[in-house]
Amino acid sequence: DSNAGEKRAAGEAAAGMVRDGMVLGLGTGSTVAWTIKKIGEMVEEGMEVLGVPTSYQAQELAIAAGIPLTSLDQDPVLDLAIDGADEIAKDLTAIKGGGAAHAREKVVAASARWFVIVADSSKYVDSLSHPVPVEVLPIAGRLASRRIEELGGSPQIRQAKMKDGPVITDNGNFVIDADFGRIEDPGGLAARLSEIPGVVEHGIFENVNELVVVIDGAVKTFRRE
Ligand code: DER
Repeated sequence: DSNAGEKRAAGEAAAGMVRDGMVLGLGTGSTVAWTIKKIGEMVEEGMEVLGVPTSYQAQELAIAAGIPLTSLDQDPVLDLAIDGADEIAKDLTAIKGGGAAHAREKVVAASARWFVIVADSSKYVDSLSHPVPVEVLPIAGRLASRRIEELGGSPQIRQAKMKDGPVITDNGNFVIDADFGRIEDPGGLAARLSEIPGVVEHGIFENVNELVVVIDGAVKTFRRE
């Protein structure tokens, strides 16, 4: 489908931002998978980089691509983190977590000097309205659901497809998909969600520096003013 072509074009374009010697944050999902693959080809041609994966999926892809791995303990400050998104608005506020990896993704993104999102055109919107993934301690599932309802959201504990019962994140937690409809004040909602006891991390990302997105078949980049 056209999205696959756009995902590949955006993902590979972002790989062009990688320079020899960089320590990278490697994101999760099918769009940034193209970035990881492209970086692997650059490594094969002699480029020297290190990567911190944001999930088991990213780790497996990076290993298969031949990208040497490191950790935030060994390399606490990254040069560049590249990741996908479920939705990103024109002001570069994003919703992430479709892959249930947003807790580690946010830590890696916050550890990087420059944070880039790669997306196909379907993700690029005027204002955010995608359900917000919220990673919660299993014990907090009901409490967080109630608090999300009090905030005007409609919570659903994310059920697994290839496993009975709920999705379990790489950190051993549940994910609640909180549908708030159109989100007028992402910053305010982010603060409210962070205050809920048992919430490990929500998927509202406000620190994106640059977006690489395909629009009408062309790769465009937007930087946060
Ligand atoms: O889970 C995430 O945040 C991923 O980046 C995800 O939202 C994007 O996945 P996709 O590139 O496969 O659409």
